[in-house]
Amino acid sequence: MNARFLPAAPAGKAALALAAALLAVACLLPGAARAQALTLSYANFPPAPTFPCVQMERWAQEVRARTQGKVEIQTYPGSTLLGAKNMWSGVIQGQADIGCISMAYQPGVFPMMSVFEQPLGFSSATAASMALWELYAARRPEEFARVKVLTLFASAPSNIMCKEPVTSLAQLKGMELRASGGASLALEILGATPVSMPASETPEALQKGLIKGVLSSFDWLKDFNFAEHLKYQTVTNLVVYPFAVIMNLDKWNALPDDVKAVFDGLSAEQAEWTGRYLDAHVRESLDWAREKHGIEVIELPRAELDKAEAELAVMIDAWKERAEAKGVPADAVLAEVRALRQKHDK
Ligand code: DTR
Repeated sequence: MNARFLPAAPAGKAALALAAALLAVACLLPGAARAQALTLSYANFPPAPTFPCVQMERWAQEVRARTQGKVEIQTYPGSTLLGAKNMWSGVIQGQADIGCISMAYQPGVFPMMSVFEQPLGFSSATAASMALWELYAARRPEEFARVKVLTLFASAPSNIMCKEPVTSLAQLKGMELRASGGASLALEILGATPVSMPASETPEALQKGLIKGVLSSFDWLKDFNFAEHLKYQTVTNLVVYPFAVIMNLDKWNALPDDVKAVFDGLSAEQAEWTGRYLDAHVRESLDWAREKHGIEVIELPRAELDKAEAELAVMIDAWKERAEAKGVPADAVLAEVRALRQKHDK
């Protein structure tokens, strides 16, 4: 062995031991922290920039902050864990701990809360979201008994975004437009040909020419870049779409009480936050679409809007019948939702 290295050997050993010790500490510490943090998966179906995913990230961040890092939320936007149609069953079965569902995509499953898919005249996502949460909190309907409901929110009112200008109801006749749930029914009553599919499948349907346009809120102009192809926006302010954020019941039951309290404390606040975010984002999307793509916004004459409202009234009667058949006190629920709308829809 080269004598020059002899004195260095003990120091080298010590350095090596120190490095090993440091590495062990470095590996152990995050490991220990990770072992303590409870990680929950949260699945969502539409792409990350859309409002259901924006609210998901906000909720995850609030949970991290309010539990001081005790709970970590792993988010899966864009159907990477569960898609629109298997979200409900997937969360019940535990494929994801938490999931975001659009109630309109599961017809018949929510006899009471589908009242929010009816044409009740909500003019903002904020009012509809707050009313949705308050109705749920007051009635705790049986239809959600298999999950824990973490929050609820609604889309903004729906409008027609189309390749062609729609300036009268008569023009809707036979026009293929994408919608879902109550919104599809509304289109059918107004004479259009609804093509039902989840939001996440719509860009492809449009690309393939299966539809001429969509009935949804104006956030789609920017978030799906529909303003590029759908230049004509007809303001109809039709139905909103109700959403629910649900949690697997076993996972919920296993949570420590302080974490449960954080989740419960966020429910109403998150509903309102999401509504406010979306209402602002709809305005921003419209401005962006006007500037960037020169879209045209068409206002229907008052007489046309009144005619649509009168025709759509049958939806409410049909909902009442379906709800009552499932044991829902439909008249009382409707009266409550209308009172909540008046309270919030200023
Ligand atoms: N139009 C409804 C609800 C909705 C509004 N914006 C988004 C964005 C992403 C998913 C759904 C929605 C719908 O088509 O489901």
